[in-house]
Amino acid sequence: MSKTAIVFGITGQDGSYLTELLLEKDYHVVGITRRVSTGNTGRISHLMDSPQLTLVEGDLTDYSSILRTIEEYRPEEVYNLAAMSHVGTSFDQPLLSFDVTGKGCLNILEVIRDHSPFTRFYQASSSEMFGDSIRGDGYQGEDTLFNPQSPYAIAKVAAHQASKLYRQSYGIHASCGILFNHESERRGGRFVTKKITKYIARLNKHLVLGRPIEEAPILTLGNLDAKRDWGHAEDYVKAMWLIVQQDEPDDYVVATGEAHSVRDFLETAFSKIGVENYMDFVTQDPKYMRPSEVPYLRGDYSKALARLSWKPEVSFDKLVDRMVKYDIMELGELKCQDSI
Ligand code: NAP
Ligand code: F7E
Repeated sequence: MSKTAIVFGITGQDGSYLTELLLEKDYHVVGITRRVSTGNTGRISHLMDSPQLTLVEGDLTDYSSILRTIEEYRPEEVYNLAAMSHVGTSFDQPLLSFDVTGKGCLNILEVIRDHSPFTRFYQASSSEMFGDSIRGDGYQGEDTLFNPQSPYAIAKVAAHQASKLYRQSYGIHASCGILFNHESERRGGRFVTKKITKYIARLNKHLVLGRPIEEAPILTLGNLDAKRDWGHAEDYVKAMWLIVQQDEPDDYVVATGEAHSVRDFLETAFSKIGVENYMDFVTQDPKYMRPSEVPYLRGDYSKALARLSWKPEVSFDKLVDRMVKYDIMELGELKCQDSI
């Protein structure tokens, strides 16, 4: 008999890839969507006809809709991927961020504890929880101290610690994937990687159409020196599933083990359309700087490798290549440069 999994955050980047994976594995997937006045199901539109997919309206801040859905579907597995996931925005909306990203996780845990204790739970924890904390060898691992630097990260630490507490205190099969940055063709447009690759597509169009270089669009960013450990979301949802399949619940770092700066990302993305002097097209604006920054993230995924046999497949260069190529195609009508 096929298993049932509830996915909170199904309309997001990770939710869409995870749902593809679960459907391939013959799960019945129940996806929680928010009622919004404009569509939010674009990332899963290609899956909507699947008889194995059910969408239910609900919200992570609404305990009653979580309770009703879990009671009705009695899922073997619940994946909590829902969050107000933009770090910059969390400085402007700290209370909402905490209600959704922090307390929302507790809402699910409470329902599982009281009404569905056999259900396995996955929490989408984040490398942002480490903040500026780095191990002596230059990596962050499962035992690196958390030192959150944003309201988002504080909420994620609360959710992470709550998941751990419910595992230890009530025997719930609750696990956390401490995922480092992961991107994709489906990444939201306000994260720095997608902002860059969408811009590259516009610039490429400008250049291919032979328009004057002085009239080329400009890309406005914040801090270019921050380093991130960037992987591909398709790889990372495989780790989520593997984590939940383990006999014992536990927490795992999921990362590539490589750190690249925003400048590195820019250089690589511009190179895909044959532009070397990328700083001619980039400007910085303090409005994109954060009151507190996380300078350096690089994950040690050796536990995931040893216990889950998981490792990343998509390299940094391939990730950038795929995102640039996708955005150029999305913009339409153009032939790509040979290199992409
Ligand atoms: P995303 O694309 O921003 O997706 C977030 C999802 O949460 C969307 O489906 C969104 O729904 C939903 N959501 C937001 N508020 C909600 C609420 N109040 N009730 C129910 N659903 C709500 O994020 P992602 O990149 O896929 O990330 C998935 C999870 O992993 C998030 O928890 C994120 O914080 C965490 N994470 C991400 C990364 C990364 O690099 N991508 C790294 C570590 C951890 P709408 O579509 O309606 O907005
Ligand atoms: O910023 C810098 C910015 O917003 C990356 C989320 O998925 O990963 C993500 O959080 C870096 C930061 O991702 C701009 O200051 C410069 O140093 O793409 P981002 P993030 O903050 O690392 C973690 C692991 C999560 O859990 C989150 O949910 O890029 N940066 N200029 C900029 N960032 C943005 N967004 N926009 C800029 O113009």
